Amino acid sequence: MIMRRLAVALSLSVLAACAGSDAVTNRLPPGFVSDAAEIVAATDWAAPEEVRVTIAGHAFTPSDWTFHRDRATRLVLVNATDSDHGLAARQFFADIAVESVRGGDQTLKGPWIESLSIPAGQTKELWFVPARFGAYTFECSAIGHPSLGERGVIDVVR
Ligand SMILES: [Cu+2]
Repeated sequence: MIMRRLAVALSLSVLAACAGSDAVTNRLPPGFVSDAAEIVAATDWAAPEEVRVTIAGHAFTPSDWTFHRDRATRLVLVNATDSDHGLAARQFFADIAVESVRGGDQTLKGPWIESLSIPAGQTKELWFVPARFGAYTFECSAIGHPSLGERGVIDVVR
């Protein structure tokens, strides 16, 4: 059973490794928050709580992110490098309601996201509401980057 779970986890991470684009969807992925659209609609987006992260030197800085459940949140990811990076955080993505992904002159509407890209030199913003309490890990979706240190943890608290 553990081996089977490991196999599933490995195949998911291989899929995430090809994330060269943003996968925002309005089709509920298995295990994701099913009422994400209702949560987004019921949220005031005038002044979201902001967490700002820089990607440089094969690290996310900071690498320890804290969000507050049920609060409008704006995660700003600044790619200060000349290569592409991505945010792989499947379990975290499953537990949030996405208002939009903004950046690169476009706004993609949620309410669900499966992968997020941050192209070289660009800034991406994820506007979302954490819908469940939890502790999660995230890493860069570019092959080889997590082992260089591009990883971190997320806590969703009261
Ligand atoms: Cu990376």
